[in-house]
Amino acid sequence: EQVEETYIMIKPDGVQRGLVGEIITRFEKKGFKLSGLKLFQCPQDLAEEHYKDLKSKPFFPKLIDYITSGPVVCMAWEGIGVVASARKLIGSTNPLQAEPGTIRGDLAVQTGRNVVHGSDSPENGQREIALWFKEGEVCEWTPAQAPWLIE
Ligand code: YYY
Ligand code: MG
Repeated sequence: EQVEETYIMIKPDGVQRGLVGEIITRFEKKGFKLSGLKLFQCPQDLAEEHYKDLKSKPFFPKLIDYITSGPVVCMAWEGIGVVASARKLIGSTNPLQAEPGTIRGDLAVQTGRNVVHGSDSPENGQREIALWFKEGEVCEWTPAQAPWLIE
């Protein structure tokens, strides 16, 4: 498996409910590398660009209102197979169908308040990181634990 990057975002409900530390901890403990992190009030046009593939859906206006309703935590995470693995840690889109042990399964009840976003492909990971972070906001570094995680 390959080293990839994914865009993970704690949505406004996750921030308002005080779940920022809990959510970050799950990715940290798994062994992925944090390469970008900021608290950010998302403007309307950025939310629309991020979710452009869903523009025709009936829930699109509500989704944009939700994402722009308060600050979000933007993160870039790197690691072997991180895109699919992060989606597993996050769980199904509908939190009532998400497995216990997943972020949505443990911490949320409704699709429209599902606390976290994760990119669905390595290509979208790259696209979304470029969309949400400016030049210089993503760091290249080597965690001290790297040799204890990867052979
Ligand atoms: O990738 P994921 O977040 O699990 O789901 P998507 O199908 O990409 O939808 C993005 C976002 O849209 C979802 O997290 C909540 C919202 N949404 C909704 O409000 N109602 C739906 N029926 C489907 C998705
Ligand atoms: Mg998605």
